[in-house]
Amino acid sequence: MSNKQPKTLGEFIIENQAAFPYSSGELSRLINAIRLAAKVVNHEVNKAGLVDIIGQAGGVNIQGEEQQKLDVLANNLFIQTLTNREIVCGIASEEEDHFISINSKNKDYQNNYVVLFDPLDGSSNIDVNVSVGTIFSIYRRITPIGTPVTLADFLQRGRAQVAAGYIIYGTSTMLVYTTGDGVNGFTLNPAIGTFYLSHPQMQFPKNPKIYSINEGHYAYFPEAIKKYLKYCQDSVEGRPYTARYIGSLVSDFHRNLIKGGIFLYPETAQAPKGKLRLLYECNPMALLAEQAGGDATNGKIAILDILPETLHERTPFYCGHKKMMTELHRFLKF
Ligand code: AHM
Ligand code: MG
Repeated sequence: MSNKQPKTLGEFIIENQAAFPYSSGELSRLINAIRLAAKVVNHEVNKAGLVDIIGQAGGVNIQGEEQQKLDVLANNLFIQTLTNREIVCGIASEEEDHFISINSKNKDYQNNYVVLFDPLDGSSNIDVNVSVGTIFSIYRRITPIGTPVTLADFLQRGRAQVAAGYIIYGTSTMLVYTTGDGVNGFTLNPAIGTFYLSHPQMQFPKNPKIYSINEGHYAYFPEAIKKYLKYCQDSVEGRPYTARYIGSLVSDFHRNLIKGGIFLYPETAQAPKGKLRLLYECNPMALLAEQAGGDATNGKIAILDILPETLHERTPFYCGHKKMMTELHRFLKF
């Protein structure tokens, strides 16, 4: 066994700063702030079973869904950390109706980046001790420096993301992110509060076999998806594939990335645009998937090529291993 100390996230950020095209240290400071907020949220998620903070907070977000207390907590923690450190000019969150413009003291809107995040995705799973996650997406603003951000800064194509990632609060806590130069995964050592590079340059493996979809909605799926599911279950040419569905996007994506699989959340008769949010969930996962050698589409075009129209818009979402995505696209006549 090697005695070599694994690289910490802090060291990795410093080492890779120079490689980033607009390197001014601002993006590095921003990822550092996310790292800090992630550790605090991790602490809160871990103790959820111990103290009486689980359950509904009573509020209802813009999608008409009830918020869990930890959603609110995680949302506030990320907003506070990013605001206090004065490193972004704007924030949009799945839990906030409107974007937040940030004018740091004495800085006159000089910051370059906006951050969009889903502070605690899959939070209906908290009560049953199933992994949840935070998803984040970072863009350079497109409006002039020195002015307040506008909606246009947030409604950029996913292709324009300069960084994206997630934190999975699982059996161990990991931060997985990309700045457009591959995907790297870091595992938290909770004893000392340090993330270590545990999964360098993550790529989908060969021979994928997992499909992840909520088959409870089968009756409402488009015909092409029904046929594709039948195909996954056929016993020919290396099939049937294996079904795995957690109902927590971060966990489902993470497993498929490591083991090889595809995630599907189609439109249904009741939800013609699907369930997942383009800006907070699909774009960041799509960038990670492409960077790891996979693919992500809405069944018609690449997720990263969709021009968003509203902050909270939803989209059908298909994402994962390229081989399985190609098979799926044959059914969707992509
Ligand atoms: P949330 O943002 O309200 O937590 O909802 C998103 C979650 C995803 O993590 C997951 O992929 C999906 O909802 C599961 O939905 P369903 O219960 O319809 O299968
Ligand atoms: Mg979510």
